Amino acid sequence: MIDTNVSRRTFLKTGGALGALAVAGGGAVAADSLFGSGVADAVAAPEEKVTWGHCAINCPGRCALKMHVKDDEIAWVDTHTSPDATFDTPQARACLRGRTYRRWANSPDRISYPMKRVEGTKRGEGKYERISWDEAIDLAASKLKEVIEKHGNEAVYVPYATGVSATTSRPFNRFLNLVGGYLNFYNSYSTAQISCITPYMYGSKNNGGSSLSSGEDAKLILCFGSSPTETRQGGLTTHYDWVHMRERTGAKIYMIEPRFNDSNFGHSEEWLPINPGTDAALVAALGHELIKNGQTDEEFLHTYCVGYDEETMPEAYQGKNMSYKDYIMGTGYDKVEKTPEWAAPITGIPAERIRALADEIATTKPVYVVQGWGPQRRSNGEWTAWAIMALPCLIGQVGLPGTSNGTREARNSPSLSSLPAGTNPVKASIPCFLFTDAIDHGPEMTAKNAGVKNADALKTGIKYMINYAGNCLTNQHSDINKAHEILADESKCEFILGIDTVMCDSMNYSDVVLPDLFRFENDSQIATGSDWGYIITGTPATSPKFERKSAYEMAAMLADKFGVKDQFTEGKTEQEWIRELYDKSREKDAKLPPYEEMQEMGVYTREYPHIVSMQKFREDPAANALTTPSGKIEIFSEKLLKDTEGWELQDGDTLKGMDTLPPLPVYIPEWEGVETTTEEHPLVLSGFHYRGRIHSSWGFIPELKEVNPMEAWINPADAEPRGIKHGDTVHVTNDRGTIELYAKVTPRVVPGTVAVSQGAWWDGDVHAGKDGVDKGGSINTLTTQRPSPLSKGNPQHTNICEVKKA
Ligand SMILES: Nc1nc2c(c(=O)[nH]1)N[C@H]1C(S)=C(S)[C@@H](COP(=O)(O)OP(=O)(O)OC[C@H]3O[C@@H](n4cnc5c(=O)[nH]c(N)nc54)[C@H](O)[C@@H]3O)O[C@H]1N2
Ligand SMILES: Nc1nc2c(c(=O)[nH]1)N[C@H]1C(S)=C(S)[C@@H](COP(=O)(O)OP(=O)(O)OC[C@H]3O[C@@H](n4cnc5c(=O)[nH]c(N)nc54)[C@H](O)[C@@H]3O)O[C@H]1N2
Ligand code: SF4
Ligand SMILES: [Mo]
Repeated sequence: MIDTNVSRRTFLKTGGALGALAVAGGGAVAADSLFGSGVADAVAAPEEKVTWGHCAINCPGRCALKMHVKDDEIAWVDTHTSPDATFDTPQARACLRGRTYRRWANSPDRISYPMKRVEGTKRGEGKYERISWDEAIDLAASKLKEVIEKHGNEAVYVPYATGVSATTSRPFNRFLNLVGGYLNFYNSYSTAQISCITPYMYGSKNNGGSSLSSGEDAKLILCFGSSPTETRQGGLTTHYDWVHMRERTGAKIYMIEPRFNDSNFGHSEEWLPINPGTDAALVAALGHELIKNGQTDEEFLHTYCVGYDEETMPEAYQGKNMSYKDYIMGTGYDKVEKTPEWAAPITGIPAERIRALADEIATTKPVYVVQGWGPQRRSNGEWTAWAIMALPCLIGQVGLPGTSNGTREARNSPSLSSLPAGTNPVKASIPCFLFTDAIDHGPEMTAKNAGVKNADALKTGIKYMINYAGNCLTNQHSDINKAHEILADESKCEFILGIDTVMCDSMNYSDVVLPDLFRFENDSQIATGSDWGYIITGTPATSPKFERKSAYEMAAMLADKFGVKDQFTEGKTEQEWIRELYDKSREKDAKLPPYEEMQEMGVYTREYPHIVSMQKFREDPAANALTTPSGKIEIFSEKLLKDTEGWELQDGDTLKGMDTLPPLPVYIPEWEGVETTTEEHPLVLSGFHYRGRIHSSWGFIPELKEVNPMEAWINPADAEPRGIKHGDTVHVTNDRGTIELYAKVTPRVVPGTVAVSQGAWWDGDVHAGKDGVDKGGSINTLTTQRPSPLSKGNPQHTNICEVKKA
């Protein structure tokens, strides 16, 4: 373990900081003045204070922010930089977005006062008037009491929301648990499908991938649907690991993706373009070639796996042609042989290319297989993710140096305790993606039709929500026009309390709005990392401006109205909690320095050794059995069949002719995918996470919008017949609505697919519904609220559309 903190600490203590900061500041001014902000004058004067803080948005970076403060205002934003940084001692440097925080924090659009919806206006119209804190808290608390009395605590809900990460970022859950609780959710919008399927295959423990640094020992790297350069930005996160690994590995890297993503650039990687939603078909065809040519690792498959062939099938399923080999060779299920010729039209990859890749896979070792979360955020995502994980098993490339188990790469982080949420007296839980269903028709939702857990069915619909730091009511949820209809109806959800820093679209559905502080305007602590782990300890950059308060204070005020303030605070301020929680963590991790030192250094970094996934299992599968029912890798899962017995399925949830969900990693054509486009909507529409924003965060900052415009990536083969030229304004349409954005005519996307980044701010007319045009270009105007069949997750990359010149 390398401790890089000493030199930096010494550096700060010796007061060398200011000289160096002037240099760093100069850099920041130059970048800022590109936008013509006129900030240079403010920066030229010496600052009065430098504080540490962290980015708290849902981006793995959670990078360091070094705030230069003058006259109690942030004069400029710097980050974790020091002259002694080297390629081997990286720093938690903020990306362009993080470095624009001053613009967000001081934006005229920032929420400054409590507000309530203007009487007589509908939710979604966005008309608000200023009220006092007293009135705001009174309203929110009295409505909560009313709903709990009328409908019970199961009618209260805290929707999925990712705008704030810190050790004390869940105060509202803690408060609600003190007043009877709330309806739980499970899943995330990030990983619903892969998180659900991985335990079926690898068990629920020790099932993670290898660290990216393990790719240094590989000879061949297959990366399915991941772009660390775009989705893992920041100086000390997976993008750093990716660049580092690429410099060191001798491996050939394949990027298997519908888009030539930014991680390909300037590197030795080769793009293997694939149609979205079809990775499982590619894996089946690769498997076909490996089996046909006797190149599978039979010893591995027979020792470590269940369900590969007849011999390894669970007893109850033997003699039924239900193995993965039967599926691949055409002796079971759909009885279609999964030859490269079969896969070619589905995947868009020529048969001879599939054969060549199979040969390369068979003859090169070690092979490192990794996937991002794009392939799983789809209608068939559980099976796509499963198939990608099955590939390394077919060739025995699991648990050895230079391999991974086909899941996402591992990340390291020091461990910090969080503000205890207490115990929720309500046990029922819904998939987070189905909250609009729970508002609309909660009591119709059951375990068998909607994945309700810890109850057979919901007793009530959702009647009260606290939406804290999230844009998932509309913008980041699916089918914005449908979400609007459900949320605007006050007879369904009776009250929505919204807490944010700006009026994102979801906030326009609030009945009462509360103005929050950023984490860098608070004391705050966060732990994160990848190959390196780090902790950032922040203090407030400025005093609270206008009438903004911390979420902790807001929750305490609500608790007061219910007579549980003392139980909520336990007599502590947020700062005192952070400190106490840190001290607790330190008891378990003796290497952590005292809190004062952490505050002073701002960023504490730690390097971790490479992780090779499932190494112990490989070494001794009996002593280190997996937590699957068989203790082995399950390529066929009897448990999945049992867990889903009697589930109500919809058309397209499973293979044609099957009445259960597939218990193995087959290719299921997507409901709205390459094989199911229509005459009206002949193109596939696939989303991705954009470098210009984190989801919708920063989506309103003009300078960032200008350098990261909203574009529909379209192949020249699809653009030309439609008379569309690069830069044209186009309308992308399907049954759920229309979005307006620029055309990016480029061979960087496969023909037949249009790619649109997710997270743009919806900008339409609430009264126009799906006949209106969303000029913001938010892809969720076009996505469906139908969940994926097994995890009930958000299949937001699965869509079809037509594109026309506007
Ligand atoms: N800049 C930026 N960084 C982010 C975020 C952001 O919004 N912006 N969001 C953060 C969050 S919360 C998360 S969960 C992660 C998300 O991280 P990911 O889920 O990994 O990101 P995506 O962009 O959705 O998907 C990764 C890639 O998969 C590709 N892809 C889509 N469908 C398929 C498919 O069927 N097969 C294959 N092979 N590839 C496919 C997409 O084109 C995309 O380039 O990123 C985090 N980082
Ligand atoms: N079509 C499509 N939709 C998707 C995805 C996709 O791939 N495709 N990805 C999904 C994924 S992976 C995720 S994680 C979700 C993310 O969805 P959200 O969790 O809604 O993420 P953001 O859009 O970043 O919204 C975060 C909100 O927090 C606010 N915020 C920031 N800082 C603070 C603060 O200090 N205090 C308070 N109170 N608020 C703050 C921001 O202003 C913003 O409104 O989106 C999902 N939606
Ligand atoms: S958006 Fe991500 S990469 Fe950028 S500063 Fe924040 S945490 Fe770091
Ligand atoms: Mo996410």
